Amino acid sequence: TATPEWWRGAVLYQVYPRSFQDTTGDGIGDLKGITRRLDHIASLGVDAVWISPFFKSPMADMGYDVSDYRDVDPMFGTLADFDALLARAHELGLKIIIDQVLSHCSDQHAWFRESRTDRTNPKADWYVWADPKPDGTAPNNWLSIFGGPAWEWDGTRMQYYMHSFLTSQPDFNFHNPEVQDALLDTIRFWLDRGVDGFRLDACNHYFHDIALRDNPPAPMSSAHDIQQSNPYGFQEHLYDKTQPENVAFLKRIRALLEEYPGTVAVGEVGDGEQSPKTVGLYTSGGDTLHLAYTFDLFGTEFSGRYFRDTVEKFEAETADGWVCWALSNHDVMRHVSRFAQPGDDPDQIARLAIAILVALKGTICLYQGEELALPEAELAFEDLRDPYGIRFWPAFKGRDGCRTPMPWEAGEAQAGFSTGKPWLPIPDAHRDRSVDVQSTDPASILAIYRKAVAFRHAEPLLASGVIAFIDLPDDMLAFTRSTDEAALLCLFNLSREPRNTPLPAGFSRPHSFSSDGATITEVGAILPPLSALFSQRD
Ligand code: TEU
Repeated sequence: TATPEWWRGAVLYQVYPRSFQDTTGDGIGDLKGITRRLDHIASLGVDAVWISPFFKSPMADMGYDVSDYRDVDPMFGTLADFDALLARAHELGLKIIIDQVLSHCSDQHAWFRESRTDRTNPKADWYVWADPKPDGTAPNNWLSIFGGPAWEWDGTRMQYYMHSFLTSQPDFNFHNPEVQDALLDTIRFWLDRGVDGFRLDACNHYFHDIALRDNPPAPMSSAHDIQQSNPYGFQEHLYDKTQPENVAFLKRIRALLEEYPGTVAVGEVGDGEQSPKTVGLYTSGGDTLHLAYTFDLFGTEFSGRYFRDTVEKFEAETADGWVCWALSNHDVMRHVSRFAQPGDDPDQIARLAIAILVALKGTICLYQGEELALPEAELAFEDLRDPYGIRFWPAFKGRDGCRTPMPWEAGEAQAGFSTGKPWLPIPDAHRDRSVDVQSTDPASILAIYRKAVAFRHAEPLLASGVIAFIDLPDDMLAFTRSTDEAALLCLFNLSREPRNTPLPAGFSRPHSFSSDGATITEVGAILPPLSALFSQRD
């Protein structure tokens, strides 16, 4: 991973600091805890760790509401703890990517506090302020992703300010060059500390339509939409995000990163139907983002058709770009629970899902706990901490079910996560899947994850080879990954029944990473239910 393009095809691992490892007994994970558990991450063979926000924050959105971009929240430790984490990670050969939440900050940030005092202060234009309509209502019809209008009245300034997320997360006014400069300075601050890159939160939300035009009317999300398709509900955000000016700012970020060779910008892009296009636009040309993280595999459908359609949509738009795929993160129901049907063995779903993920072209990102096949935690309303879940319960139960603490040692109190009461409870079913239990079992999901990552690294074709799909019924998936010299066949049975299928010529031996029982005979491949078969061209 010494090359500047180490990120192409790399395997990332996302750490959610609140829930990784607590070292102080306050029930909340911290930076020292991450450092203590870096060996576990390294044992997976991943290339880099993306750490969700640990900056100073009132924690209204669990750290995605930053009140000081250049300091560590005392809950998580100190800057010295971060430096120690970074040094240890580098010793282990792991890169560190940190979250930068630049689209908005906390209403407690000194910049916003100044901005809201009056209309003439030096930061008066740093946020999106607007007068009411003549009847006193909000400037336009924009909606917050977390529900309700995107505008909040401020009684001191006697104006509305815009917030794409919580009312306590005011959006920056990126049309103001001073704002751009200030945020680029925070990026430089961390580059100077030695980080290897950034995950740019909601990076297509930076700019809003400066004319503040109404969005086209769209029905408010139904409970069904919220649960089935988009955890955030569906709205047509035409003018309050993904503005053309954004590309120029992403280029400024890239130019800054070019001063620090080998560093990388991973943009988080959620743009509904437009996602493939936006990802293409933001990652092409070699002078914008290096790659973009997409949620397009966060659906509930576990079929060959779903994976194929999704990948093909991105392939069509990203010829010169680069996608980062994930199946789970801190915002969505864990994929074992999303994909499993009643009666399924969750381990079988987890095994097949990781086999598919490591075979995809692009970069891939794992989310802490998926290497243990943790199911979504079932929480009571009283346990909830996510403001978004509290607001929409029970139609949408929020994002706490995927944010519960990591189970490390089955026999320890709180599964080794904390000596105190964890901020979210650890389900009993998770304890049985602890890292120590799975570490001693060569057939565990954890062991399979280690093999899967090793397989991807041993076959460079998987990172960047051409992907070509083979037509099969919807509940199967097949593609080849190839260069001029070599080809690898990747074949998956996503159905709950055994399947046989003829194979293209030249593939006669299953690769050892194939599922148990998946074989090749003279008539083709034989696949047990929910299984994967790989084969190198003879
Ligand atoms: O999520 C970003 C996000 O919610 C949007 O990209 C959204 O999904 C999309 O625009 C829907 O159309 C990030 C964090 O991952 C999340 O935890 C935070 O709550 C959120 O930003 C706000 O900072």
